[in-house]
Amino acid sequence: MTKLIQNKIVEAIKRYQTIIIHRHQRPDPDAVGSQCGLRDLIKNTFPQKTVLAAGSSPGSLKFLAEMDQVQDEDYADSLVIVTDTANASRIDDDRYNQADHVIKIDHHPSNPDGDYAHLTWEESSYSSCSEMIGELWLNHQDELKMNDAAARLLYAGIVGDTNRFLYNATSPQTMRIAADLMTYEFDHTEINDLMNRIGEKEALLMGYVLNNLKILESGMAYIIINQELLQELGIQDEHTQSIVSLPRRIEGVVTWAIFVQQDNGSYRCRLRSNGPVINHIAAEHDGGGHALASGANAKDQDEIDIMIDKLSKAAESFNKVYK
Ligand SMILES: [Mn+2]
Repeated sequence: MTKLIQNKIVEAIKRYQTIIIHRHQRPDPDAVGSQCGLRDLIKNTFPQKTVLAAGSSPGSLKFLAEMDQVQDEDYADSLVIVTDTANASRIDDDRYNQADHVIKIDHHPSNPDGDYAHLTWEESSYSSCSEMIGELWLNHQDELKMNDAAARLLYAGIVGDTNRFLYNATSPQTMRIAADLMTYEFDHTEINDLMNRIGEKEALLMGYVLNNLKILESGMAYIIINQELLQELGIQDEHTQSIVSLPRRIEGVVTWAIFVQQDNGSYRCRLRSNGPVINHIAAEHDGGGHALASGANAKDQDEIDIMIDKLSKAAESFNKVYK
C-alpha cells in the first residue's frame, strides 16, 4: 500500500512542471528539513522544473534553508506537496489550495481537519516526515537523485524530530535512512551543534524553568510563562522551544506542560508525556498531535487549570499500573 502511494507521488512529480512545497506554521527542523530536502531532491533530479518552498521565513532555522518567493501565478497548473502538516489550518500559506493537484506527506496521527489533499500518504509509524522523504528516495533511486544539500536537510529533520535518535519513534529503519543520508558530503556534527545551540537569553529561560517548575505528587509538571516574563527576559515565543523537553529528564516526571502566553492573552500549550497517551487531552483543547507530544491552546488560567488536572490524572493512572 505504502509503495503504491509512493509510486503515485513520484509519477505526479514527473508530470508537473511547477512544484511548490508547503509545510506547517512555526516550523521545526523536520518541517523545514522535509520541505526543503524534498525541494532540493526534485530540483537536483529535474533541473528544468520550477521547484519552490513556500511559507514564512523559518526564523532561527535559517541556517537550514531559506524559503523561495512564490507568486500567485506560480500556482497555475502546479503540483503542491505539503509535508509534516496534520491539518489544513496549520499549513503555512493557504494558497496551497490554488494548485491543480495537492499531495500530503505526513507522520502525524490522522486529524479530523486533515483531509485537505487529493492524494495522502500519512503514516504515524515514521519518526519524522524527513524519514518518509528519505524512504521515498531510497525506494526510487533510479528516478530521484539525491545530493549533498538535500541529504543534509533530511538528516537534520530526522535528528530534530527524534531528539538525536532518543525518542521512541526511532526505529532500525530510521537509523538505516540516516546512515544512507550520511554517506553524502555534509557536516553532521555542525548541524547537530547548530540545532542544539541556544542563545544567552534562552539559557536564562532554562534556568528559570528549572528553578520554578511545579512538580505535582502525581508526576505532572508544569510551568506558566506569561508576557511579563517574556519581556523581562527579552525573548519571544519561538525561543521557548528550547525548554519543552527539559522536564523529561527529571526523575518522577510522567507528564508535563509548558504554557506560554501569547500577545492576545491566550496561552500556547505544549503537552508532553513519558508514558501515558495525552493527545486526546490536546484535542479537547483546540489542539492535537502525537501520542506523547501534542500542542493545544488555552484561553485563560481556568482552562490551564483544567488541562493540568487532566494531565495529572493521566500520570496518576499510569503510575498505578507501572509503579
Ligand atoms: Mn515532524
